[in-house]
Amino acid sequence: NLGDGYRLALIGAPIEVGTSEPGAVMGPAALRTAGLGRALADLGHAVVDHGDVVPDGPAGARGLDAVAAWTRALSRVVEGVLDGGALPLTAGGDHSLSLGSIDGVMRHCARQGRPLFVLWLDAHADFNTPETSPSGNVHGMPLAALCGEAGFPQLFAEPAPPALAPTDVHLFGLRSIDAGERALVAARRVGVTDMRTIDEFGVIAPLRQILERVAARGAHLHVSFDIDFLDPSIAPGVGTTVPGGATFREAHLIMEMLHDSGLVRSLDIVELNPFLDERGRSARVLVELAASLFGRRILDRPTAPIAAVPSD
Ligand code: HAR
Ligand code: MN
Ligand code: MN
Ligand code: MN
Repeated sequence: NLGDGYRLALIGAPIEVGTSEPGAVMGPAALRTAGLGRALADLGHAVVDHGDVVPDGPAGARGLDAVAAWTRALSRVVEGVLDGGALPLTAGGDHSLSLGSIDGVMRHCARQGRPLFVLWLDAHADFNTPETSPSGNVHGMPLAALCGEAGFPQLFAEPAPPALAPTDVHLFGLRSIDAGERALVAARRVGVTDMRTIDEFGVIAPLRQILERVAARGAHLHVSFDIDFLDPSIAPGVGTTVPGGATFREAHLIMEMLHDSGLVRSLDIVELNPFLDERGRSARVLVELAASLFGRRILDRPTAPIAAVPSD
């Protein structure tokens, strides 16, 4: 158990080599400017800002070679933070950074003999391979690479940990998927709560099911939060907006439920593009949501279960 005040490690990952839209390189700076570190420290956590990670070797060009250089560097930092008993919060940067953060988490979990579960809050599935990708953008591929799909060059340092089990990945908020990745997601039995499901059942029932499963297995829960999970009306600062995303209230409730579960052991916040933002709105929304995930609440007690609310 992490106890009350967590040790949080803020890791900047100013990576945009996985996308064709420039600007995500400014994401970590914008999150710091919006007060991410201060908000978490004000909640009583010990926050250490590790600064921005520097890629291993040349990472100038776009594409998989450049991403590999980031992956190796990020993996080392994230694994080191976890080994030191702190919780890594990797702030991006485009979603290809999760290749590195999750590789680091997998190495840490493998050594501890602990199962890993990945909750992927995103409009997209990010399950393309170089072969199925319509764009060639690596930020649309990290889950496929992490789950051991063929067709990728060597991205991870040797020895690579065993691939992530697709059944231990859950896509939450999905509303944009390409034909090739749709077939893969179905064939590999990746967990999915799409926006249709959220429209019908809300966020509580599907998320509770996931959290119960993670708790029952004693798994490490990694949350990868792509800002395009949110509706573009509340978070316009992203290169790949998709209409029909989560409302602030839905996202906020998810963060509160994640906090109350006590299960989250590592987090990515990705795809913030401050160049496309409106006066820092998106960065501020992300700081607010991160604070909720780490314990900011309206009253100083967990929300009462429904049965305990007086009905008349
Ligand atoms: N699926 C599309 C592609 O592969 C768009 C991917 C966009 N990815 C992100 N991350 N913004 O979720 O090109
Ligand atoms: Mn994504
Ligand atoms: Mn380790
Ligand atoms: Mn996305």
